[in-house]
Order: sequence, then structure tokens, then C-alpha cells
Amino acid sequence: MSILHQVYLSFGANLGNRQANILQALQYLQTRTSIKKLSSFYETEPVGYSDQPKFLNITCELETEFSPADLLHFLKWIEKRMGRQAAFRNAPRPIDIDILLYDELILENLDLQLPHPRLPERAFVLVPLAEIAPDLVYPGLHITVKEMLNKVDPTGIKRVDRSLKLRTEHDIQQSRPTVPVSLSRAGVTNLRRIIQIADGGRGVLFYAELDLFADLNPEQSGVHMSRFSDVLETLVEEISLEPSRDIESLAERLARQVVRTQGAIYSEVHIRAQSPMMKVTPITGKPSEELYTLIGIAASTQEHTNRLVGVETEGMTVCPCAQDMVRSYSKDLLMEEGFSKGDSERIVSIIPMASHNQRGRGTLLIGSEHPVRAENLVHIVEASMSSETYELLKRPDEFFIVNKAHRNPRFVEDVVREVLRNIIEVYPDLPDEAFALVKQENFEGIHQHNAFAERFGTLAEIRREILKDEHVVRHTTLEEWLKG
Ligand code: PH2
Ligand code: MG
Ligand code: MG
Repeated sequence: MSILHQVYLSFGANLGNRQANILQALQYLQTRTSIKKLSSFYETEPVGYSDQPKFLNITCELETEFSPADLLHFLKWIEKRMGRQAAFRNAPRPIDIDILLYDELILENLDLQLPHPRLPERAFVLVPLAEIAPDLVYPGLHITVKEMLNKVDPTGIKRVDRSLKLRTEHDIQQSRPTVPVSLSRAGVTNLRRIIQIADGGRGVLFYAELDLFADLNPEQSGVHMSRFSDVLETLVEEISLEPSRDIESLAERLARQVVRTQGAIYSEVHIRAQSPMMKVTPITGKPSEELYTLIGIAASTQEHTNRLVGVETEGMTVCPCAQDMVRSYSKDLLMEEGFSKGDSERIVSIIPMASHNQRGRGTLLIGSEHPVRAENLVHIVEASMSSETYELLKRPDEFFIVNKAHRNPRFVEDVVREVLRNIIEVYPDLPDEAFALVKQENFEGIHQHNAFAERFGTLAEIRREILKDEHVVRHTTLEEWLKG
């Protein structure tokens, strides 16, 4: 392993698009080295040969494995690659890259002198350098950059913003749309970020996909797309200081900021994060890490936010219908072999019966002020299928879940109903206004298509059916509940 050297470079450009040239040179530089610090951009009066355009100058600190000679060679390659032609000393150029310092090295070669001999007298280098390394010492002279800067005349050195010439006098997003109709939701989808959520004392990182929406009034042509990312970027910074308690709190923080920054009446944020969970296999007790999808949704108005927490997880189901056919066929076989009807029925009720089985994906969302933990919801969904599944299965574990699933055959509809019943019984304390959405999709083993079932509604609606035997025809939808 080679050691890394600390190097300071100076960039100057006074031909062509100076800003673009410097940025291009920095891009080439990063193909072999690693930039640690970068100064602002400065517009500077030409020094030496003065009958030429103004310069744009910057400095940077970098880490490299290159020797001084190899670094010089590489920088010359960049200059040439960018169209610099050999010319007289101090001639105008699209790009010039000079090595200012290389560690504490002092070198007196014909083609390379270190530290840069004219550094102490050049304000166009010292001003940007003092910005990133004021206390850096000039080898040999034992004097800092700040001290050298105090001895030169910094007039003619002007800090400039990086900019493109833009006409910004009119805000296209604020202009009146051609068709003056309001939009229910406009925004960004599939924004991907690493988010942080508190787990006990520490923040845990998750890969997440986010959708952010705002409503649009008939007078406004578009949302401010970049503000969605701004909101996220700001929050990602805030979160690293103070992680959100849970995924729904994170969705809520975002939804509130979207309302504020978009001037919207209504905003919606959906987050899906991949989350690991430790399970223990049923027989051999081996720990096994499973991935499930953690879901947080929040909808905000100026006054109020509704939040949901949810999970998506996989398990397996065994088809009751196919199993029933196998059972009656088996019974007939036994009777053809001479077993009595009674014995045949007893036998097929004792031994496991074959069927087709499939992986199923279950979704459970709960909306309530009353906190519900996502980890607990994973177990509700898994307990409602024919059997849970595991990433790791030793042979006795495998046998256990195959047997469990075949003793527990369930249609896709049964799974949804089991989840609903479990919610009602496990969370009697959830208020009537709370909301639930339960969805199951089975990747059928005997078809290319999937089987699907879903129920959504308030807990009041679901309780009336399960506990009071009524038929509730109107089911409150997720959208209605979010806006309610
Ligand atoms: N570079 C020179 C000579 N003169 N003047 C300014 N302002 N900026 C430079 O980068 C510069 C210069 C020789 O390389
Ligand atoms: Mg130079
Ligand atoms: Mg040079």
C-alpha cells in the first residue's frame, strides 16, 4: 500500500469558458486523485503579462499516491487534454494547473520547483489558498499562508459566485397553466436516499424510496420540483443530528415541510424502506436475518397531519381447494384397496395431504395517533398466512414449515381476513377512527398470474362486521382517511 501525499494545487483560466474549464479540469483530476478541499472561485487581474483577459483562479487540497514527477506529468496531460497549446511564458490559456506544495517537500528541478517559488508574492493564489489552508506553512520559510497574504496587495482579486447566465425574472412554475384545472397530486416519485431512524439509542441507516406530492391550485402551472429534493436534503442533514423516532415521524416531518415550501394546501409523503429483522428458526433455533419493507405515509395540511405505519412481508400459503381434491381422491384410493369408509376417512384426516403452495406477499398499514410498532405488524402478517418463511432453514425447520402450512391451508382471502381478525383482537385499544389496510398477493404455483385480496376501512367499520356481524358496504379508502 502506498502512502498518500497532501498536495495543494492552483488553477487558473483566462480563455474560453473559464468556469467550465476549471470544473472540467477538476473532473479529470478526480479520475486519479481525491480532492479534499476546494476554494471559492476568484476573478483576478492578470499578473506579469497584463495585456490579456482576466483570470478565474481557485486552489484545492488533494490526496494522491503520485510522486511529484508523476503528478506533474498527469497535470500536464490534463492541460493538454483540454486544448492548451505551447506558447510564451504567461500567455493566455484555457487552463493552467500548478503544484503549490507537496507535503513538506523542497525540490529544485528544472521542470519542477517545490514549494512553488512565486507563491509568496501571488495574491491570486494566496487569497484562495488562505480560504482552505490559512495555517499551512511554507516549507523553508516557516511562514504561514495567512502571514504571506498579509504581505501582498489583494486588490484586483474578487470572489465570484459560480454561475450560469440565467434569465430569472419570471417564475415559470408560478405562471397560469393553459388549462386552469387543479391537480390532486403533483410531485416526485422514486426518490432514493439512505435515511436514518432511531433504534434504541442509535440511528440505523436504511435504503429508502420516497414519493412526495403536493396539490396544485388551478392558477399554478407546476410544483417546484427541486424544492422536493431540497426538503429531503435539508432533512437528511437534520436527521443525521437527530434521527426520527420511526418511519411515520420521518414521513410527517417531510410532509409538513412540503406544505410549507410548496405553499400547498395538501401534501403527501410515502416512504418504503428495506429493513432487516432477526428471526429464529422454529426447530433448530438458528438466528436468521430477514428483510421486510417498512412503510411510512403522512398527509399534511396547514393544520393537521395523518400518519400511517406499515409493513410488507412474505410468507407461504397452501391452497385449501387443491388439498380437498387430493384428500377425497386419497380416500377413494384407500377404499379401492379394501379399507372401510370410516377407516379411509380417519386415515386422510390424520396424514398430511398434498396441495399446491406459493409465496405470498402481505401488506398491512395502520393509521392511528396511537403508536403501533412496525416489527409487531410483521408478526401479525406472518401469523396470518399458512406459514411464515425463513431465509435459513435446516432440514427439521424445513419440515416444520411445510407441515405447518399443509395443516393450515389458506386462500388469499383467508389471509386478509385472518390479519383483520388479529388486528381487532391484538389491538383492542386502537380507536374506532383508526384506519387499516390489509392486502395479500399470492404468486400462484399453478398459474403465471397472481391471486389478490384486499380490505381497507376504519376500525369502526371492520369491528362492526367482525364483532357485531353487520355488513358494512362503504369502506373508507386510504385517500379518504388521509384527507379526513
Ligand atoms: N497565471 C500566470 C501569470 N499571471 N495572473 C492571474 N491573475 N492569474 C493567474 O493564474 C496567472 C496570472 C502564470 O501562470
Ligand atoms: Mg501558473
Ligand atoms: Mg503552469
